[in-house]
Amino acid sequence: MTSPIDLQIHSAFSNASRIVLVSHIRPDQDAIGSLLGLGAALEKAGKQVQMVLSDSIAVGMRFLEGADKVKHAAEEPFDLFVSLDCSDTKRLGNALPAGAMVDINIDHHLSNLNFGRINLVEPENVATSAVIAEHLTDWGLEIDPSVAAALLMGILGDSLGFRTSNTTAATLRLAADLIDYGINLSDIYTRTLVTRSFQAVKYWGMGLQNLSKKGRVIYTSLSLEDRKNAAYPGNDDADLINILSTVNNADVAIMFVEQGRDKVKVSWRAVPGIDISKLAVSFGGGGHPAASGAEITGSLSDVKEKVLSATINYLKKSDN
Ligand SMILES: [Mn+2]
Repeated sequence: MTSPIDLQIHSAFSNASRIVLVSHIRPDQDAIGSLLGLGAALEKAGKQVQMVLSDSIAVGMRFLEGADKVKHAAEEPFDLFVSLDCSDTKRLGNALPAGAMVDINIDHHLSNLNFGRINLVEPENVATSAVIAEHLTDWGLEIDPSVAAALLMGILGDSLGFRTSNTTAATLRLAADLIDYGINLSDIYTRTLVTRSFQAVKYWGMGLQNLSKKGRVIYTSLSLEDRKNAAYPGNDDADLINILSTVNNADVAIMFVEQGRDKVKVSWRAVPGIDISKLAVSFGGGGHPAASGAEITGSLSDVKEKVLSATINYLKKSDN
């Protein structure tokens, strides 16, 4: 049965002809998959669509149809502004024009602030791409091979290849339905989760060299100098955090990535049973119980010290 929110989204899409879709800074597979997937479906319905990301799409994800159309800023005029996979408007970076309101907010972060006029937030869902895949037909839109490929990439990305604890039988059935559009699972899986650049692996090496452990917390950092020495083009951690989270006998992994003068991106991963998102929120960030992040002002060494002690205290408190 179509829910009241689906009806609202259906009529918002029907009444709009120029639609802006945006997703978050340092876009991951789910950000890009939901943007390109919903974008392709709306274009197929005859809408004029602007797909906007503050940062560039990583080279490995540019094989998807529509990736070359993504812009860095929305242009006026538009009738509808849609945010995808963002827990708050800060995560949109420069993609939200000054003074613009978010009409529709589609997401799966528990920490979502419901900042849209219409909010479709499903915290239990594995990916925003999965939320879109499940609701798309209720919005009067159609799935075709390019929509299916993009959404499948998003689901693969956020579920780390169907292995996060929120991956369910329904996730796999949904993915199977998308594969039925003629999508090559092995190809998307390899491009999305397996293949890496030489620079990314070299950059990992710099982070791994400084890997440290304090109690049940493991952590490391990547400085601007590491990035330069590895010639790594991104401003992220090249997914090194997901390698840290494979280390046994640790409850929490933390990754610190220097972003420029006095700004550090912090990512946390926690084992099931520990909700790290509240800690990220206390630092002005957000995310999921098992995977969260924040951007914190301060030098790399100051932020490291502050976050490390806060994390250790947080774990002590949640033990009680
Ligand atoms: Mn997501």
